[in-house]
Amino acid sequence: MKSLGFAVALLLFPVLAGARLTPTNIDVSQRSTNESEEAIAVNPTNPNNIVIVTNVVVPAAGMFAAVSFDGGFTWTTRIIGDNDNLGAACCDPSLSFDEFGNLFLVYLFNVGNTVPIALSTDGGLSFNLLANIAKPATAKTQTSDERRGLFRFVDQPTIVAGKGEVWVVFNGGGPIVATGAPVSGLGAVGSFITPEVVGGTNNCTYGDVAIGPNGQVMQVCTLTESGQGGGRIYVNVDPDGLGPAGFDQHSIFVVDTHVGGFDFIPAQPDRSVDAEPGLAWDRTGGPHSGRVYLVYTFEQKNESDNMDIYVRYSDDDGATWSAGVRVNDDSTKNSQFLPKISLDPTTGNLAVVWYDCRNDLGNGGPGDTDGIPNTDAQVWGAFSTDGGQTFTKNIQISAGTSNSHDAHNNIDYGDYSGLAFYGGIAHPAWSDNSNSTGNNPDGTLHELDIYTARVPLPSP
Ligand SMILES: [Ca+2]
Ligand SMILES: [Ca+2]
Ligand SMILES: [Ca+2]
Ligand SMILES: [Ca+2]
Repeated sequence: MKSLGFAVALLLFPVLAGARLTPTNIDVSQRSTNESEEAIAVNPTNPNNIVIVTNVVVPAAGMFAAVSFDGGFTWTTRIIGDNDNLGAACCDPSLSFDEFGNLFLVYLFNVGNTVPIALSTDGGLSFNLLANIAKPATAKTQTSDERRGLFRFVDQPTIVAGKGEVWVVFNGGGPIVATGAPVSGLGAVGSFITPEVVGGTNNCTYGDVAIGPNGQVMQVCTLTESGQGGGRIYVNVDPDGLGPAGFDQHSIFVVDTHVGGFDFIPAQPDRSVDAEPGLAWDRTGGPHSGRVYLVYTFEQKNESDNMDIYVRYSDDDGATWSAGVRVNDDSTKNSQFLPKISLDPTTGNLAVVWYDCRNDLGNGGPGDTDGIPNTDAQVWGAFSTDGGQTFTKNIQISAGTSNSHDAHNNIDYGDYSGLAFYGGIAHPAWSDNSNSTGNNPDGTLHELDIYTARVPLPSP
């Protein structure tokens, strides 16, 4: 009996170990139809206050919003931008809390050539419009509702706040447009500066923006030469933030990703993916203070669908960059895509999450829903505690396996995932139709809900 018990223990151990490593998943949205494209932020003045905003399909105007005051265990949900005080919202939310507890939200209207910026001073319970940023007069104009369209005439807005500044970047119908405003306290936001066209960024998009320790600002975007052929990542820096110097008009080339603006992979057969570059700048005063990190997707051989997640860093405000460090540690040739990076402002440690097809071998196993390899994704993540030089063993975060095409969302999981890392706990937000928690009212229709989990930095 002893030897039998030992054999049973051997059989069970990997299952139990795996179960222990996957954090408890929470279905935040629990609503009919598809939710995708997640923004998530943690309030540094109350880290139990976490806010998520995402795209919805129904109603015809609006976004899904969820607020937690218990660290992400329970959520209060509602629809915003459904012709309320935020107008008729289309999509593409981006969120950022600053050190005063201001929560900034940027998104797109269903119709329009402006990018709205909203502010919440009550932890995401309510928002008010703060500004409407106009695109440059020279850019194209949108005149009709093209809500589900892939190209818009202001597009891909991102907001980031901190260090007494708030900055927004978006594609203004050609070039990247940037603007910022000073912030001096809760609800104390100054006027946004005249929107600036960032030189050398025509047709560069899918960007991000970050604020450095001296108030300098960096934008990143990907210039996609063709749909699937390739994409070149560039950065530009404004050395004095809101000061008189503008963005350096010379873009700095970082890497060719082989990932186009609409690069189709089996796991995103309807929307495709872009390289989804993201920035995080260390302002902690810790050992790597001043280092700025860049996450992106890299396709090993162009059109191989073998996409991997890489991080590079720069210690000289983007002038030069380290070699890329591969974050995903699988040995498959399957796709990893839509990465997000977040820096814990209490430590300077990094978290990265992404969608990951490593377990879809097309063999009907736990990572496969359809018998076809590389079509099904889980969400995985990793941490770095040494300034981006190495990453931890990867952690499976989603308990279930999703198939985006089955959701009939037109845009699969969308263009991006969400992540906020604070106080040693990473809070990812992703689209999931596994119904692994049993809370999806459209589980049998395979529609997407918004999931999150609390993912602690593993103890060394
Ligand atoms: Ca490609
Ligand atoms: Ca891969
Ligand atoms: Ca499959
Ligand atoms: Ca849903």
